[in-house]
Amino acid sequence: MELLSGNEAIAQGAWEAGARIATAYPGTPSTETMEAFACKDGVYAEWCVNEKVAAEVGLGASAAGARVLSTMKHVGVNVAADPLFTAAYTGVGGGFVILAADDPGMYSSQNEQDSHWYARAAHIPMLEPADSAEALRFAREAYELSERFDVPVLIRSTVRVSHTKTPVEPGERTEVQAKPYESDPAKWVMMPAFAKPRRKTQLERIDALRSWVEECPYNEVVGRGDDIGVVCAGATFQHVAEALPEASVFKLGCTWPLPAERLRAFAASVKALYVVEEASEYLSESVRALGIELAPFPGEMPRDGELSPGLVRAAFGLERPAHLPAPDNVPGRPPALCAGCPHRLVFKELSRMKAVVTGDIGCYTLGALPPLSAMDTCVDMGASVSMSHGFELAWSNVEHRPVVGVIGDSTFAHSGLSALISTVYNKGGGTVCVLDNRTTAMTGRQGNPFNGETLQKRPSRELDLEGIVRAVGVEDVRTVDPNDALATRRALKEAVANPELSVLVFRSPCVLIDRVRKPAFAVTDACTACGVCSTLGCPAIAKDAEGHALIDPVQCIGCGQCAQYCAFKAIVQPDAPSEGGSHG
Ligand SMILES: Cc1ncc(C[n+]2csc(CCOP(=O)(O)OP(=O)(O)O)c2C)c(N)n1
Repeated sequence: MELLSGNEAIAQGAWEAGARIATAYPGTPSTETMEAFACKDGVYAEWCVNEKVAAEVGLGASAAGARVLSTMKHVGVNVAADPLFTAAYTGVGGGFVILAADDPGMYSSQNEQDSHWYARAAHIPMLEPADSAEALRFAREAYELSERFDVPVLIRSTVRVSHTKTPVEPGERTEVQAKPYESDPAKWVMMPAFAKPRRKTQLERIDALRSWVEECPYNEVVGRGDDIGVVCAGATFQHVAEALPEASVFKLGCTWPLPAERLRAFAASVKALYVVEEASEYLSESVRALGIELAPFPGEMPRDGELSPGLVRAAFGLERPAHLPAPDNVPGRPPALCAGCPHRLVFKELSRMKAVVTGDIGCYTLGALPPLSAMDTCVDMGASVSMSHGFELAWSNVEHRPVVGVIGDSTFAHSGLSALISTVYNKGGGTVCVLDNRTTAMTGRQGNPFNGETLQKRPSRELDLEGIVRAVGVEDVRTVDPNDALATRRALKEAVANPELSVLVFRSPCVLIDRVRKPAFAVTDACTACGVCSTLGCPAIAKDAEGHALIDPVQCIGCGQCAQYCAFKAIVQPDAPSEGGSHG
């Protein structure tokens, strides 16, 4: 028996099933699945530049006969949706399992969309574990399902299942022979002449899956009386089991297709039927569409955010378990760029120049928060580059503030590059800043093409970012050290003055890569309490009761960014000559 997170258990299940190839683009809460799989014996795993590529590499390996795992977060499924919908026509060669990890409550995401809808829209069966033991079992058995019905299989988890460690019984790996490959254009070449018959194959498969799901061993009824019946799946099953120990529960392990007959029978066996779910009304709408009536909740069921046993109890009009009240003197801790983060001064300077900043997704999105407050938009990966072009188009005939797109290196590889090519093609202007911190920091420092570090540490090459940008036709390309305030200010000023498209590559490694610390800075009596250093939003800088700056020597890593903004030279390193006593 071992304690594994849902993510680790999925990796284990796929490995036990003989999966040999795995592809992914990182994204919370899915990331650790691929990291766990990559460490196992006899497997090949890679980070791809984005989820569409990951799904396509996976489909290729499946077509060639291997069992394959691809993983992504829920918004990654949007990016992969194009190949997925058609993979549901082609079917598979070797079993192909795709993890879609959802984030109800948006702990680390830009939306809380529900991946169930993809399973239903693309007609791809979806399995939904409620704990790590099920995650392992479902992942292991999903390969047989995939090969039996000739279809990719989605596994949906949510952050609670992905990240909670629960007991599992790991097993042995079954070595599976790759399926022999034979050219079969009618199955794999989805031009209309071949896709039309495959659509019919898909419809037959949907009917077959609907019959299978009535017997599916992953759906179970936990009967506890006939007053209240609850239909639920995944993590919400755990909340329901804890909140409503008297209720009968229909626990769905397969959430597409749904077992219509079994659900009807369950509904008939209870006096009042409810559906408890997070993120959307997929299950309740689907159950109602079967002609099953649902009872209204006596209390209020939240329509957004993650559920908990307490929220489920409240929805059923039951008392919630008492919580210890939080003391009211706990200071707020808004997320902030790390002390020494190389992204900080770029946002400080963008805020000084009052630029309109189209942002993107990564650690640098924190540049939107006070005190930097230097981001106007952030929608999806890559959108900084395309949205800045949109702003420039709309304002082409009016005086306007400088428009600057800001994007990280991993995000640039994911989808920023194609947006840049489109801007160049359409003769767009504006400035794009690529914040190259040599890693995919936001999701835990994964490798990407611009730092050349592969998932399994194989020899690779580090792509030349500036060379690529020049090659697609941008002439004004500069490399800047973002820890140098003056160089950053000057480069931004010159770039926005250029009516042509310019790209600034701000290159300095994330401080968490090597964790190099220099002696901490300290504040001397020369501090006038002007407050400028605190506008950098560095978590190592605080203020005393009179407003003088204080530097926390534990958090300060000695980057010296703040000292460059102190007009009074009151921020010094202890061994440098100081002008007076210290404020701390
Ligand atoms: C479509 C999609 N896939 C994955 C993610 C998860 N994610 C958010 S930001 C990010 C990459 C951040 O890396 P980078 O652009 O290099 O910026 P950094 O965090 O290093 O500053 C990832 C993978 C996402 N939000 N959307």
